[in-house]
Amino acid sequence: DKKEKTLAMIKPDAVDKMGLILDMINQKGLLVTKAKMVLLSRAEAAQFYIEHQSKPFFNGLLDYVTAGPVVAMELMGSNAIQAWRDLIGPTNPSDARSQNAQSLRAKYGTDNTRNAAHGSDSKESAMREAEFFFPSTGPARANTAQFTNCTC
Ligand code: YYY
Ligand code: MG
Repeated sequence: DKKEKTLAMIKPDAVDKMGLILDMINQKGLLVTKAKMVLLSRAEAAQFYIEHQSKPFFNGLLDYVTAGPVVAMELMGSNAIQAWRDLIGPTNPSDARSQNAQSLRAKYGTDNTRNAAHGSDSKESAMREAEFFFPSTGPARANTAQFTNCTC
């Protein structure tokens, strides 16, 4: 039951549900420790999703996540990685809807690609993905406001 961090990304067609999504995050007991809205370039999206570069859906995925701004958040809480994965639900929104109609993908997802949200799947990916959006060093750091009211 240890405190953990994860990286959440709200994908373009769910950004207008951000208020409702924050309610779900609060309800789950997760804390939003960093947040930013950003329009990813195709190269940035490809870097973020590098593990999927050889998959048949890669180009369609890049089309989707670069179609408008995304909201990236670092979430902290007890078992945050699994807690956020549970909250978003299965990759395919149809599966999500038959499993638990309350998950984020069940409510706001459309199909296997347009599935509303991303969540890190391990500690290693959480660290890499948090560093991608919220670099701890380098020029991007200068533009990043730091949340200080927590021990993270
Ligand atoms: O971790 P998760 O997002 O639930 O699924 P992944 O299997 O890691 O795939 C990442 C991402 O790729 C998924 O959220 C949508 C997209 N995708 C797709 O477009 N088509 C598929 N058949 C599978 C995944
Ligand atoms: Mg994944």
